[in-house]
Amino acid sequence: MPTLGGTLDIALDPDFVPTLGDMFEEVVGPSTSGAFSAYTNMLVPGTDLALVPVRQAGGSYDLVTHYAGDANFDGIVNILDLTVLADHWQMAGDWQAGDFTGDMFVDGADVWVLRDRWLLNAPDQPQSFADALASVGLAGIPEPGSAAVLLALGGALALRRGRR
Ligand SMILES: [Ca+2]
Repeated sequence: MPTLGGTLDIALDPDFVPTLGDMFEEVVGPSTSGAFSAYTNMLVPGTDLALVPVRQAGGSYDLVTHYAGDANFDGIVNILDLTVLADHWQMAGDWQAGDFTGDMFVDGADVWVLRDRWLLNAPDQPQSFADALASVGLAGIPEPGSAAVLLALGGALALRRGRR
């Protein structure tokens, strides 16, 4: 029985745009053991959709199209999803734990995926994202990119110093 491991790299034909509910069965066949430790390219560029790997009992994987940030698969992105994420904050986890980027870890990158779709299909729940973050104890996490920018600046400075 083949043992799975490593990263499942999802490659979508650029001419094909999936729609909500699209399901691709057995992208990895049955009769395998183990599991992937990460996924890449789950988020479909230019859309609010994601291809979410779902492991079936026989060891196969399906890809199911859901909204990015919809941790509980109810078709809306709201406080329930943010609560799931907060409950697994800085912990290992899969989509249903709030990992929307595929690195199997729930952190700030996942928060910003969710924020970009905040209240998708939930117009009757007009809660600001900042208020929602505060309500789940995640107020004040840094905006996306700020840490990476600092690291890049530090790297550039170090490089310049090294060349002298
Ligand atoms: Ca949801």
